[in-house]
Amino acid sequence: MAVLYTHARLATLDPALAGLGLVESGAVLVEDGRIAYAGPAAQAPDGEETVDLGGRLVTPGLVDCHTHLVHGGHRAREFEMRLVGESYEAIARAGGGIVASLQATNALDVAGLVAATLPRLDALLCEGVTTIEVKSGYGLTIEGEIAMLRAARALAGSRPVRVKTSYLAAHAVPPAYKGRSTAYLDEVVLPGLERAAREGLVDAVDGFCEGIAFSPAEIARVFDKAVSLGLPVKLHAEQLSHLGGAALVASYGGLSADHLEYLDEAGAHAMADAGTVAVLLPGAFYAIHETRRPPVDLLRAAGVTIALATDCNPGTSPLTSLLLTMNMGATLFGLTVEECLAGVTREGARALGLLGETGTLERGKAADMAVWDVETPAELVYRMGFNPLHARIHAGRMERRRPSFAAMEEGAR
Ligand code: DI6
Ligand code: FE
Repeated sequence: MAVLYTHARLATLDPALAGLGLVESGAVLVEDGRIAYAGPAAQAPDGEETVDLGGRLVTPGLVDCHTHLVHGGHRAREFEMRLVGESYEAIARAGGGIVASLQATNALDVAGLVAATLPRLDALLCEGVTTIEVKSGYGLTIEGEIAMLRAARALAGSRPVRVKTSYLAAHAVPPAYKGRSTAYLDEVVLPGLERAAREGLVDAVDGFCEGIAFSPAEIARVFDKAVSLGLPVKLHAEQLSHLGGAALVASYGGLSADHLEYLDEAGAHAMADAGTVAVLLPGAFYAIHETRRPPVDLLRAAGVTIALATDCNPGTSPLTSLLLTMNMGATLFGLTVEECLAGVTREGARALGLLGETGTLERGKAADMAVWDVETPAELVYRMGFNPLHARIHAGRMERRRPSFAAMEEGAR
């Protein structure tokens, strides 16, 4: 059935239009879950049904292109340690950090991981997210990584959301392989990738290239395996130090290099040449009290496109709000409103290799949209801790957000 959404102000993010691609008196025709028309209402074809959006703002459904949403437990204790001055690196070297989440994650089976993850997923969906990326990386055994990826895949069966998975066994060297990272790569990371790929669980391959994790040479071995399996790559790069990870992932034509606080000029140019997206993660910057900002001016000057994501993880970014992420991107990193909104829609989709499918309001794409009770797009970026979502549309299916307190009151009666 063809549904015409009328009386809408569109921020299409269509790259053919200037800025946010605003259409003041707009309409969107949705047919079979896809956008059949998005543009001025005056030229819109008729639908079999019409939904009046009351002049609200419509954006593409939001894309969270970097998350570790599937995990067990929490690391609130490390948060308290950072409050009294311990650094993330020092905590990690003392046995905290990523390996601290191993036990809590591996204690859960796939159903348990899904159950632990759904409240975090729901928080994202309530803010208009229609696509997420989810990484493994807290199993660090073949079975553990596979269970995380199965849980990530299962999320799409539990909620109306598109899920892309990334294999991140090269996240940390687990205690069982302490001081033996080569053996960990040979016995777990590489054979685990082969198996996960064979089982259809992997959409991309990620790594953590850092002094406390893996060297560029080690990451290159993982990427070579990814290439041999026909999988795209991406990388946590230059977050705590400059190791050249951004140039490395660009040399593989990678989808994205993520974090980038310590990115240099050569890395930025390599990314621009390869079309590798810069995924900035202000939640992690904020939570670990980082003071060095990613070089946004350098990215702009080099012509690197910028995406923004939550990096939702139990250690360095316990953040489940893309709205707050945008606010942090603007306030902490100096991004414009336009860069923030593009970063959680069009550029997030680009960072996942999904630009043909979602991320803008353009004919032929999936009908993924967010409908907002705001007057201007800037309101989505400027508020902190307020959610103006009116409705979310995923693949043409619309769900209205319930005003939460009213719903609670009703439930109490
Ligand atoms: N993303 C990551 O994967 C690492 N840092 C980051 O921002 C570590 C996450 C963790 O400490 O669990
Ligand atoms: Fe991360």
